[in-house]
Amino acid sequence: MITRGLVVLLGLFATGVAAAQPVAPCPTSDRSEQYFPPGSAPERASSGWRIAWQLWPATPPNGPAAKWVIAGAEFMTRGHDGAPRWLKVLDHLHLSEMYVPYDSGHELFDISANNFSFVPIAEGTSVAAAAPTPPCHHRQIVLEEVRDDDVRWVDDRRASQIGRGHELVLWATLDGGNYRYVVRYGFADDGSIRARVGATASNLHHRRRDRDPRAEVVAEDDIHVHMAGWRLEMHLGDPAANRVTLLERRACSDPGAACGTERGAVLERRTFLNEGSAVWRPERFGMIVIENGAGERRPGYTMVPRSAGVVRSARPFSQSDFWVSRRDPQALLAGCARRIPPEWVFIDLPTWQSCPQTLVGHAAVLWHQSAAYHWPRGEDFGAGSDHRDSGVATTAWSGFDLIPRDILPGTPLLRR
Ligand SMILES: [Cu+2]
Repeated sequence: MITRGLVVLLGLFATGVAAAQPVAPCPTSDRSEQYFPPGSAPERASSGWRIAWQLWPATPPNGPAAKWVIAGAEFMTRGHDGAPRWLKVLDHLHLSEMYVPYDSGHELFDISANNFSFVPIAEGTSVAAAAPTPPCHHRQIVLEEVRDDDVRWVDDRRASQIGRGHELVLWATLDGGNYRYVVRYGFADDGSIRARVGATASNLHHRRRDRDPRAEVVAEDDIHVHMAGWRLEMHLGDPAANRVTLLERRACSDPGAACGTERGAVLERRTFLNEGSAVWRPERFGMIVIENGAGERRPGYTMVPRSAGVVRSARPFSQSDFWVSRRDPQALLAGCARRIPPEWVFIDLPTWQSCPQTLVGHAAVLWHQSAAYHWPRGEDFGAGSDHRDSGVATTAWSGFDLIPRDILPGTPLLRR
């Protein structure tokens, strides 16, 4: 089952026209380094990434499930003088939870309630050769490749010249019982980071076909959500000096918006001075910005959700989409009698934050839920079959982007 799931999964990277090639071992382990344009020497590159990662085994206190942790990510760009400038962007990033509430009421917690591990790639697995550098694997578990990242921009001043980007992609696959979760991090040449998790493999139930296509309500036991709980720590110079702020576009027609009727909208800011949480409102383009420094151009990163929706269940952790907490929970014991749950457990956030502490002068942890709603379809099953073992559910993704703000000296890749 593992082998079949991975072969189908890896096939997603094939273009259908490119020749396949085996996945070669990476030259180093637990660390990736890439310069852009792909394959360029560090002294000639316009940008680059250095990434460290760790595989935490499925044992306490990490577990019960294994964790694949991005333990540090540094981005290199060049200043106006052409000299390389390195900035440590991330201290930590990992997938903390995979909550699967079924419409039937049944719930699964695939990370906090199971001792699942990451699975190795199958022997003989191949991927497309279309990538500009050969893909490789670390320990048969973490795959690394550099791939095209689409049109970065079109320059109206230069005969519609196109800037085409690339990104370094690291990904690994978590066992989820009948499911496999593809955890993927993209580090792009423009300084962006993309975190995604894709749910694939066998459905838990056989397919329940729509009983009446004219019915206004579909109540079937196989429909469910894959809600990912992410945990990240930004660095950006001095983590204790970072500020975490919710940004929302408020239309002036919206009651309570702080603007006059002559304007169309304003961008509202709410900085987290204390631990807390916030709801994502897509109608307000809700996003989180993490900024460092106090000047007019404060370097930072904006977290933009990439979800089809959000989960709201009876579980308190599902009532918010962004959570901000302190990195040093042990220090909070003084003066606060609350119980301190394990640091790494997403679902304990509401208990943890029942006694919110100041964030001023303290490094923060940012948590986020992303979700995909899985309404099983015929393509998840074998030909003419409704049996769960007859096919593989194609990957459903959710996640978030981290987009640099006032980090690069100008438009990436642009030469003028
Ligand atoms: Cu699913």
